[in-house]
Amino acid sequence: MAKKQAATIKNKKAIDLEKNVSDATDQFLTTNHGVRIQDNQNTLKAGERGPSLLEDFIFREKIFHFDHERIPERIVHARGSAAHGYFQPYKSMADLTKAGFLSDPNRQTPVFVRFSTVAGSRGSTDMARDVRGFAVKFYTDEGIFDLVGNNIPVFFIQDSIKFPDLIHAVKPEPHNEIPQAASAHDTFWDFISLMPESAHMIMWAMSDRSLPRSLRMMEGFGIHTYRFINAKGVSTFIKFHWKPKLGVHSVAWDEAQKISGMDPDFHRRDLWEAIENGSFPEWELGIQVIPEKDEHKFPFDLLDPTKLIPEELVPVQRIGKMVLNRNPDNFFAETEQVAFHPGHIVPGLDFTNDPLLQGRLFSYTDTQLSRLGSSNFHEIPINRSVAPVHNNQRDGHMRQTVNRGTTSYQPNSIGGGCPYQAMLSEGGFSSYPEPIAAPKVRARSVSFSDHFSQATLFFNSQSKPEQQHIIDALSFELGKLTYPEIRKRMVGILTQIDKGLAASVAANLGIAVPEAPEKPINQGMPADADAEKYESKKGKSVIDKSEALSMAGTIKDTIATRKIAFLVADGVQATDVALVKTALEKEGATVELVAPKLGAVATADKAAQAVDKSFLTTASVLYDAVYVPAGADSAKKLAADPDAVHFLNEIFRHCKAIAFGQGAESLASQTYFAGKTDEGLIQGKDLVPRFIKAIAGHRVWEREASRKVPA
Ligand code: HDE
Repeated sequence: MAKKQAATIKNKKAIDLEKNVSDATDQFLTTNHGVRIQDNQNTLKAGERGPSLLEDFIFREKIFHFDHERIPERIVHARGSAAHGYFQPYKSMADLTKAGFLSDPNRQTPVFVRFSTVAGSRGSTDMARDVRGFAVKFYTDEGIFDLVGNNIPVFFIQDSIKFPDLIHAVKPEPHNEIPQAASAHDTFWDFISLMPESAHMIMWAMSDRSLPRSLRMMEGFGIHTYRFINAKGVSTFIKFHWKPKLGVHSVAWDEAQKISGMDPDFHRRDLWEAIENGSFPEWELGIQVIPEKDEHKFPFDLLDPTKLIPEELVPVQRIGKMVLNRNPDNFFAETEQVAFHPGHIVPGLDFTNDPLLQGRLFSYTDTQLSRLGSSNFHEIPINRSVAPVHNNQRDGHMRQTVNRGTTSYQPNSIGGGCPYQAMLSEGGFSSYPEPIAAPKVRARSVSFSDHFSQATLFFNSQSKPEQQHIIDALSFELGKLTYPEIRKRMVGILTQIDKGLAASVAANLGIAVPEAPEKPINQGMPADADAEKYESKKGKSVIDKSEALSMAGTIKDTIATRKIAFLVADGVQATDVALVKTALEKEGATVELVAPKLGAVATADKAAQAVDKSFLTTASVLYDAVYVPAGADSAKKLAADPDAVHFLNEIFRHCKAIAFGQGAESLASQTYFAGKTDEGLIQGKDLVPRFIKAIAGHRVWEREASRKVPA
């Protein structure tokens, strides 16, 4: 069924892209101007050993093109991976929005989704501690809609004028361009420690949310409050959510750092392989709906992007699903050249006055011009609308469209008045007529000044292991600083979030908890401002805890797409390998046999069992769980192999499931977890179902509290 849908979508979007596709199969090599090339090995020279000649147009064209192969990488979100798919609503949302792509449960709208990290360069590791971009391009029948969100529901700053400051602070420091793809450095925390409005976002960024196990296991959020507009012109406030079908899961920090070395393309490869294997990633689109009359009902401002609406106050309604079912054909043409813009919306949607969103609406067109180099970036195949495009915009660098006719202005009579404006009933876009009567000021509303209550709500909503991870992350990041005063100032901010959190971090940093945060706490205020008005306040959260903010209660009933290592050596029991492998694969997991060396191992009954990886070419951090199949001889050989023992210790340290087949238990005695028990350590009766349950449970995080082992 899924495969069939993939074919449908491919056809739909392919109609538009086909004329740009180049396939060299059975074709001659030519210049860009179609001349067949007879020698692509030698430049034209005056004699075999002589100087090259200027007239060599074949060489000149080839090198010219090569010299200009790179375009500027994105200033933020440079590192990304993307896929094609479709979106389909569950039912018509016509009571809330007139958007066509949300009105018909039988309509599939093609999408292109790009996931990204924010801080690192294009070649940086996937596994940096960072926010992930989650940008979705909907090719709707009424034009392009881009939902350009992140995997965290709030942001660092409240006003877009602070964005360059934030990004300058987090990027590698300007004097030595260090560190790459990391926030653990002086300039970032200097800025953050002076910007209490970042407190809530910092809690998320220091949580495991910034270390996703897979791009397929992340939530997505539109962050800003948007508007739905229905056919009657009624506006409703909306928050967008993406909920992954596989649950929300993360890796451990020690693991993340090791993955960065073992496989910096970890997320990119994982997404690519899942789609190639037909395990199509899926998300449900969720919305929180707030009637206009409730705009001021909450103790925070709906326009403030550092706040979320707890799901307990406004539940998330799931209104459709998105399936990613096709990898791009060409990374540059699609993933690199795709141009998102929060200002790409369609009738039925509109903006609010969130000051961060307002700034973004200006920024993204600008960025496309400097990155893609032309105001015609919308003509690049991946950016093209499937809805017809007709207007009087003309010419410019690399214009593709050949406009017919003599008129490129309006009104005109020569061209019959075409293209003509669409009335509302014909799908014309009109902005929501929000009444505004206000003085022109540079100021922020006092309704934005509670910077801490939701940071506290987030911390209080975490499980014990999640809280510990936040403490560890803050201790790591602040521990990397060279300015002690920034550490102190930052701990002062933490006291406003949670005293215990501040005390634990201070203890790890070897400093005292400051008696009070530095005053004036907010340096981010205008000159001549009334300091009181700008002081950060801690308001009261309506609820003390929100389950949806923790990953502890996420979906844990599937092992689909999980990667399991089987450690094998000579003497392994082939029947047990086959039995457990088949059982895991039946549940959608993938299994790789890892052995001391590549090739094959000899099984107990003297057959050859091919292996997939050796300890040299893989590592425990690239797997979700490990099984040591039955076979006393195999286990004995592995017990004598330090790489095998390290593999097991490390996978234990990262709290993953470990199972031993009959006769292989003896291997555990060589490890640091010898004699220990927990629900992730499995042997004996009902091994397979217990192992499956433990893998689906993702991690036994509680293990860390008492049993960290050297690895
Ligand atoms: Fe972006 N952001 N951003 N951003 N953003 C860009 O646009 C910007 C913000 C987000 O996969 C840039 O095409 C400003 C919030 C994603 O191609 C640039 C402000 C959120 C992506 C830009 C923000 C985002 C970008 C760089 C503050 C979450 C990657 C390249 C007002 C809701 C899209 C580009 C992709 C990319 C500007 C804040 C998400 C420079 C000025 C908040 C997912 O235009």
